Amino acid sequence: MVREATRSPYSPMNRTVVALLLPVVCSISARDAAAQHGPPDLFAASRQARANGRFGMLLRQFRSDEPALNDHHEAGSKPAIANYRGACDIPAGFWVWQRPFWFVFRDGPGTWPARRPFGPEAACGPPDASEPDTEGMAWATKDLDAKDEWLLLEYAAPLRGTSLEVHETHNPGAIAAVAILTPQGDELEMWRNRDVKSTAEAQRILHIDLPLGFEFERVKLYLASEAVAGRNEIDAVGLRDDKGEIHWACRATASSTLAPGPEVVSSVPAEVPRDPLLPWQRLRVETLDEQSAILRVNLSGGPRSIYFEGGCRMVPVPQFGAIVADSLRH
Ligand SMILES: [Ca+2]
Repeated sequence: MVREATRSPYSPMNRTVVALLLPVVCSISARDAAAQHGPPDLFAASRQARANGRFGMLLRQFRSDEPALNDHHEAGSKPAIANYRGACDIPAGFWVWQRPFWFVFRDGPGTWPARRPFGPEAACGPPDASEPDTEGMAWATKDLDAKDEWLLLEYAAPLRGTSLEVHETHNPGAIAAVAILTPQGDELEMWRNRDVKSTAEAQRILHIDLPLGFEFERVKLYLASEAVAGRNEIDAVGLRDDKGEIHWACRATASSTLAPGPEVVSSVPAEVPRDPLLPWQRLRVETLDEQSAILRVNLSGGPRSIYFEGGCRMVPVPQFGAIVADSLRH
């Protein structure tokens, strides 16, 4: 079954981000290393289109004919359009021409993936959510039981995936189908659950064996959220390769999210000045649009999140560890 990856357009944003960088999950060097093994390189066009990591989170890819363009052409950010030379429902994003495909990326120069509680980005990286997930460390849909929910995950490099492990941390059971995106940008269904229903567990790890022989860098999960009452949260999606190694997604987008604000921010994170003499530091933060926001503090025991409601206030932050603050200005 072939579907096309779609996504709602996001609004342009103008916000300042305060941050110390958490370890960067995406690794260009890993992608390059993978590319050196086992020709042919089916994802050569995708890798070249990403231009050494300046573009990421591929939303759409379609074959076209652009005789007037060089092999690589960066056409900038474009709004969503209904049709371009026969390709339909193209989401907003950065257009990159890498012969013979157009690639439309969510992330491009001057943007940075947001880190919001309950955002699809919370499904990136290894599992870190507790049950109940009061800190928003797992992706949650906007509504409890809406139809047509999906989660699109991008990994740091193309893999020969043999199985998935989906960490369902709240109201498990809603995953109805798994698809991969081929090197040509087509969607190919790998697994389907025709009997979606609630399970007796509070949370679970769903293991899904994948047909062998496919190489891919993006996976799309479809949820039948309407068939499993309550919000169906996903904390992480591990992809096991043909060497038995597990990989975690580095970027994600979704049909909807409980998270406030857009999926990307427009500023490169900067360091937060700290007072080395204080065990706690009071950081003046101001949310945009009176929305709630989150501070992520990377402690020795792992990341923790600190919530506060919209407005401007002083927030105590442990002195040790890194701070990542999204949707804030200071
Ligand atoms: Ca549901």
